Amino acid sequence: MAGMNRVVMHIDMDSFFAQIEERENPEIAGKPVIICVFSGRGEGIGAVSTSNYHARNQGIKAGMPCGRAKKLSPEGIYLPSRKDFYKEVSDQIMEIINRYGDAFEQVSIDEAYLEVTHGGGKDIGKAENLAIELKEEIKNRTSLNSSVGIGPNKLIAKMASAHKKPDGLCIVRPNEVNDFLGPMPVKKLYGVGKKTAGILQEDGIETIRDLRERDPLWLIEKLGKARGKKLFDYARGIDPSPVISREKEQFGRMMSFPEDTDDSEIIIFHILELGEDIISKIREKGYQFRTVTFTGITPDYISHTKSLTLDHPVSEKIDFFEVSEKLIMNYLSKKPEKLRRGGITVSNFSRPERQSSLIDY
Ligand code: DCP
Ligand code: CA
Repeated sequence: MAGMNRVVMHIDMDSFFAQIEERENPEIAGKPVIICVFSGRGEGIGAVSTSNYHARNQGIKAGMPCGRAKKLSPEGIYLPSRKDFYKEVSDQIMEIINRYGDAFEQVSIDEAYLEVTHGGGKDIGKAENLAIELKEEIKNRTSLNSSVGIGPNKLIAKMASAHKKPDGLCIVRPNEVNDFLGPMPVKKLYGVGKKTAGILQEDGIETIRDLRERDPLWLIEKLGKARGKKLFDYARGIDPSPVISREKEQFGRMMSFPEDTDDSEIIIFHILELGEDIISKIREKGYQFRTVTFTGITPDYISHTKSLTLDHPVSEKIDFFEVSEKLIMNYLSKKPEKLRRGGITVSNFSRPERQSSLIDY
């Protein structure tokens, strides 16, 4: 692949959780919308997860205590985060995105990279049409806006998607990379956090262009070898990292029950059926597992999970069935409420040592 021109796309949903809530509650459109996560320690002690652009214009930022947000925007609409619901929307979006590239790498609940080098025919014009189509399909099927960046690598694609938010499409051709990066404040460079930005600014580095003019040895001395080298490359728009689909660290399946139910027999029946499939996959891979997690989701999308970890790794269906049944009974005795959806996840994998069987003797 050396020397080949790549075309990489980065897709990032706009104010994701807030946009979903706006879609679900049309009457709040046009108002500041703030999504809060409550710690569970005390009522009302929460932090801002995200907010829509109206709220951001009032100075509200992710991570801020909700109390402070309320002072900045007393008229704002404050909603509790419904992570499992957002995850479902995310799964739907990722499935759409996945079909548009040669390789697909999801990096967070609302962001993914696509390698479109072949699909786009190494041609940025074709990639642009692909991005327009992709944005439209997401919009038509979910009513949500996304922003897309296209560039010769992941670094540039990621910075491009942020550049024209919201509902943006930003294309940076290889010969435009230096002009695209140059005037940006150094803190906007991927990999430069607050601390690094502070160190650089102390030495008069304000823009990415300023950073580019520094000697690599100076950067290594200031930031350490790994980071110094990386930022030397990033400042020049160099990033050879491939788009790769991640290895799964857990296998899980979710389903909607035929109707909302708190009947343990029905729930166990469906979950064990889901489990059949998971266990076959795990056995195919030659894995053993120690942990099983049950997730129950109520009709209003509140989710609870319960896990059980065994002392020894196992791989038999019967072990899985036993653990799952125990988990579900236990769950329902603590939370006797109807469930709309349920899921089961198996994790904590190991590979067994080759065991001598009787046949070896
Ligand atoms: N998120 C969170 N806490 C954070 C950051 C993010 O809970 N500190 C959640 C809420 C976001 C989602 O992850 O909606 C995606 O994060 P982004 O950083 O992509 O932020 P947004 O999608 O909300 O906004 P933007 O339009 O800037 O991408
Ligand atoms: Ca986003």
